[in-house]
Amino acid sequence: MRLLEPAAVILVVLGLVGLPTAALGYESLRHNSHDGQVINLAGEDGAWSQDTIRVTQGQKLRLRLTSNDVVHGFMLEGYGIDIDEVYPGKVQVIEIVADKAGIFPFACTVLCSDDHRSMRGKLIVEPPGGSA
Ligand SMILES: [Cu+2]
Repeated sequence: MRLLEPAAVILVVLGLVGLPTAALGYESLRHNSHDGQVINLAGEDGAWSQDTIRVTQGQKLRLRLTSNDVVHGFMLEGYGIDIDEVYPGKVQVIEIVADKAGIFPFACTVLCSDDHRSMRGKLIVEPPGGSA
C-alpha cells in the first residue's frame, strides 16, 4: 500500500500540470499554424496593395487586411465575405479554403475617397494543374 502512494501522487501531479499545459500548447499551435498562403492586403489612396491574388483550388488562404489611410470595407464575391471594418493600423484576418475554382472579384465597400470605385481586384482560384 505504501508503494502505491508515491505513484498516486505522481499521477495526480502529472494530471494537474500536464493537462493544462497540453491544452494551452494545442491552442497556441492552432492559432499560429497556417499551412496555406498568407496575403497582406492594405487599402490606401483608393487602391489595394495588390489587385490580383492567385491560389490553387483547395488551398487555404489567409487574408490580412489593413488600411494605411481611412476606414475601408472588403467584399469577396463567391465566398460570402463582406466586412466594413478595415481600420487604419489594425489587421482584420479572413481565412477561407479556396474550394471553388474561378475568378472572384473583391472590392472596397466603404465610400472611402474619390477613387473608391477603383478599389477592386480579383481572386483567381486555379484548379490543380490548370488555369481558371
Ligand atoms: Cu472604398
